[in-house]
Amino acid sequence: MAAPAPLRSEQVDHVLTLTLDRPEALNALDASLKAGLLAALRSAARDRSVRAVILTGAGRAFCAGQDLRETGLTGSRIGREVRERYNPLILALARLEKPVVAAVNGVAAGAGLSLALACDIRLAADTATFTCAFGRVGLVPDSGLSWFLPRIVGLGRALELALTTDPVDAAAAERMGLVDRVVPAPDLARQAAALADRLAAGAPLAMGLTKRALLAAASMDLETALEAEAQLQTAAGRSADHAEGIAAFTEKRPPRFADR
Ligand code: T3D
Repeated sequence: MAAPAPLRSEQVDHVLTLTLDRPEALNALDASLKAGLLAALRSAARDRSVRAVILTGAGRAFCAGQDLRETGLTGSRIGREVRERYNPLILALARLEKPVVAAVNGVAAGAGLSLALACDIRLAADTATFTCAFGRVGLVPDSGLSWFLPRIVGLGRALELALTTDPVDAAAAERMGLVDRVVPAPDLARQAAALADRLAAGAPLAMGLTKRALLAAASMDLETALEAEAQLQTAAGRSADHAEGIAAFTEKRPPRFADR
């Protein structure tokens, strides 16, 4: 009998939900799950019917990071794994020009935390916990954690989290801005879906360019960022969705964005 697929993919209207589905291993990332997630993100990028994505985990965990039972990932193989499997995943999330909501339903550890950080908005169950587990197994933060974490919580907090590897509960994560909102665990899926529905109703081109602008500006000087904004605004200003937004405002009705 074939092994069950480690990634579940379900689309309702314009929202695609990707569920890491290896609950027996706390959704740890093995080769098959990494490949499945990358393929699903690349397919979402091409599919115009997808306007928002939710990333979540099955069972009691969001994701426990690299599958530590996968053998052979030592020495130079680890560097290759990071370059060839993890980095493309993080770039696929960050470059996906559609909003991605992480619905963090339980523990997010190591590269599992990195995945959550590379999403655009993080909702967490009140039972979720977060840990930069890398140091516990003698490794350093990877999969974008060293880039995203200081930008999200500040350098001081990032250093504390990465060096101590202490777990942070959902309430503390919300206080430090590591997650945007904490909700009761039974409400997480519904609230993530409601948020994603709202994002999916936005103007797709403007959503994508907004994400591109903010991520790119994180490593630009002011003058470069201002010019980048002007270029992106030129593209957005030419779109049919912009014309629709203006028409809807003038006619005092909700806009109907049609993608482009
Ligand atoms: O390629 C490379 O190697 C480089 C990339 C590295 C990126 C990384 O992500 S490095 C960091 C890897 N992750 C970790 O170090 C986290 C390991 N897990 C834990 O520390 C704990 O499991 C948790 C804090 C996440 C949760 O603790 P707890 O007490 O709630 O659960 P548990 O009992 O430890 O785990 C439950 C099961 O899940 C258990 O299996 P069993 O004994 O019931 O059959 C456990 O072995 C399994 N599990 C948890 N994490 C992983 C895992 N199996 C494989 N890989 C895991 N990462």
